[in-house]
Amino acid sequence: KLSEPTTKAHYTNRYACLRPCPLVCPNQGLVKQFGIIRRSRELEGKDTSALSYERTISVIKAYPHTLTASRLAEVSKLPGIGEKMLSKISEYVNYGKIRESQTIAASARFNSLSEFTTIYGIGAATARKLFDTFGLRTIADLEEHYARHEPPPQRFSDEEQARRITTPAPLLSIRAGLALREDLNEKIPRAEVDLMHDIVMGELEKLRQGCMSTIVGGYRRGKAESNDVDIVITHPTLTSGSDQVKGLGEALVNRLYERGFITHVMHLSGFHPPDALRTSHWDTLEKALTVFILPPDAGSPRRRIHRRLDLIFAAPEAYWTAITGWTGSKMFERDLRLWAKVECSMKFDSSGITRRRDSKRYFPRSEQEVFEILGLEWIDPTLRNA
Ligand code: DCP
Ligand code: MG
Repeated sequence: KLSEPTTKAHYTNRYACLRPCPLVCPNQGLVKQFGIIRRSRELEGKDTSALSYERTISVIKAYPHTLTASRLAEVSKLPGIGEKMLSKISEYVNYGKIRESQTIAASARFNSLSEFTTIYGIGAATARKLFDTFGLRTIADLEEHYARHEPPPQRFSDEEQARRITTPAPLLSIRAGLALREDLNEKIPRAEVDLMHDIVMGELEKLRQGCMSTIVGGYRRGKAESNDVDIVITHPTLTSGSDQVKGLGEALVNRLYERGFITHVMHLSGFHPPDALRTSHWDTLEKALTVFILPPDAGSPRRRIHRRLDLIFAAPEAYWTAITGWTGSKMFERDLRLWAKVECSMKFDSSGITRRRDSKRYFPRSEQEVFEILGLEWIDPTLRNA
């Protein structure tokens, strides 16, 4: 953990990767109201505006005091808080709510687009098209629409096909995604994340002894409930650049599928998924984004629920950067890459750290070393909720 409590130097820093940030902050109500505006901008394709709300939210989350009128002068000096944001913050401080957030939250369009994008494979642009061009409003409308038009199956270029993990598991179609929507929208409690991890690693052990793994994502940041389970996996003998990492991923996905733990896959390997929600800053690691279900007898809840499971496979030298890169939060990761580029002339992503001047590669042997190489103060994963 950080040895010192959060200081002004921390929360006024313009890089999210230098701002320790708890899961729940003193101004959670404001964060929620801004979150609605941010989401609306994202759904409308106004990405620049969405990002500036995301930055403001992140700065507020790191601010350790409850906002009051007397603090507005200090808040106005926080990084990235311009006049527009400040006026909304003061609206919140004075009235306990923001008018624009209320209007958006009550709008039919916002609610339809939000619902549509809960379905895997439907991003903001597709959601708008379904709303504007096809006049769809509800999930029932979508079901009817996709019963008639299933979009063509994902096509892969030759290069993609060569790199892709091959598996008999079916690709998750939009129709299947619609059918599983209620399951996939249910949050996963920590105990079930642990159980899923145990099962996956138990199966992996039978294929290859001595693998190492870390549960990353929101779970590692301390979230009580997650939307999916993200696991980074390596084995000490894997050689990068060969097909060994891919081979391990393929063997695991296929074993889990054969044994009934994986029902669908959505994306396999290191290239970009089309129209997925997370297309930016995709790393080159081997990945399998899947749908997982617990076996009937695994001490599972009353009802077995389909869960999203992301498996990330790395050679040993990329293990720690993969862990750092997949722990998040998204804002923390965005600024980690920016910090590396602007302040260190290095490139950071989950597959490694490269010095730009001479392309020297670094192979950190712990997460602490990742931070050291980038000249960053250590921040515990539970304080990376920027
Ligand atoms: N990540 C990233 N950039 C991407 C994709 C992922 O930086 N394009 C990182 C940040 C995320 C982490 O990987 O925090 C895991 O992604 P998730 O979408 O699973 O998000 P979380 O695990 O943080 O939350 P949850 O799964 O509960 O929604
Ligand atoms: Mg996650």
